[in-house]
Amino acid sequence: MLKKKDKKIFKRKNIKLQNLKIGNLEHFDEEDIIEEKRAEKKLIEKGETSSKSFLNLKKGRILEVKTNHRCIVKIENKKILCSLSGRLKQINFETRTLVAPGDYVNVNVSDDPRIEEILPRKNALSRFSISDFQTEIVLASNIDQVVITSSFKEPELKTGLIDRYICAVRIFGLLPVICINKIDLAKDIQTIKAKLEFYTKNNFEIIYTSAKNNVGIEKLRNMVKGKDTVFSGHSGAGKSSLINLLQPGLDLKVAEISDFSQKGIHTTSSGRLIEWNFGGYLIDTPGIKTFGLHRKDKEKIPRIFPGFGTLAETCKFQNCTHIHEKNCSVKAALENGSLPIERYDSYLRIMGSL
Ligand SMILES: Nc1nc2c(ncn2[C@@H]2O[C@H](COP(=O)(O)OP(=O)(O)OP(=O)(O)O)[C@@H](O)[C@H]2O)c(=O)[nH]1
Ligand SMILES: [Mg+2]
Ligand SMILES: [Zn+2]
Repeated sequence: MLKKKDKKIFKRKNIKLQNLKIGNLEHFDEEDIIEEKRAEKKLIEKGETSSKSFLNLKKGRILEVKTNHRCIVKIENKKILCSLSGRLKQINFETRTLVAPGDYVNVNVSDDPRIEEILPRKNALSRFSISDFQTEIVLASNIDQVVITSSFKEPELKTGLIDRYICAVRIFGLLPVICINKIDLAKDIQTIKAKLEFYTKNNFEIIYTSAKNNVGIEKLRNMVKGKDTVFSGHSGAGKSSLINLLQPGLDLKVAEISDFSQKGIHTTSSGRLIEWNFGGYLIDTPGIKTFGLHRKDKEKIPRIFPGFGTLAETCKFQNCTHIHEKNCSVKAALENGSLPIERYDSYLRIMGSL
């Protein structure tokens, strides 16, 4: 065995390998890898390469997370079951949700594919677990938009609920889109539009649909095409009906995905990404109904409540809550009639509930 010092000299002099005994050769290899890593580290510090360039890494996207940190990852149009590298599992000890559907990852593609890196998330939809106090569970990540689905009737359209959803969606850094379904139950579309005038004025995108009469579906499809979308909204609004119209037979596809998982692999509590045949992903998350506002986000509401953003900029106090402060632009708008009282009421109800 060569001593460490000798090995250094040996390396420097670039002595040929054939002069070494097998045992030394093994040792040399190890040392070589360490050297390689050191060189690699220097390159990374200079920002010249990825940290894992010596592995056969391929970028992919997590579609679904199974138990034991096994994930279905889409890599170059194939769905591959991958596990997490040991190093990443250790990190998992501190942060519960290490991988989530939607995450972009670098996978070492081999006989036993392993996720070596998780790329930074653009955004994430999460909820807090009930059993484990204050543990944040990431349901899905890197999402483009949330379609807030509401029915005009059955159940009755409630703008207060839309406001809550908009606030929650914005807190997660996502784009809210409003979809009013069951317009077949209205006498005329003007009645509905009048109810939502405030949102239109404030540049919210609204789509009117009837899953029953196949109205507005093409428009909705164009809106979700090529994007990653979550459909949220209260039970019975018509989310499933709309999704089925957007891609008939998608339910079948859903079943195919679960077939892909072999015996004993169960889906964890987070969601999954389902690819539309016209491009983009539908993000299916079981926790979506419980995704809501958290007390810790209360201070953000005065600036993200629909229509309050620009007004809040001219309030005297930067952290104005628009409740008890003087020289408040929101209250001024309320007094001069440019802000409808029901908007302010909705705001107060949300603030009061947190
Ligand atoms: N009149 C009318 N009924 C509809 C329309 N869309 C859906 N429905 C009906 O509304 C009910 C609920 O629709 P779903 O698609 O199951 O609603 P959902 O939002 O998926 O509900 P959850 O899965 O419980 O969250 C069903 O009985 C549908 O047939 C529509 O455009 N007009
Ligand atoms: Mg449904
Ligand atoms: Zn104010």
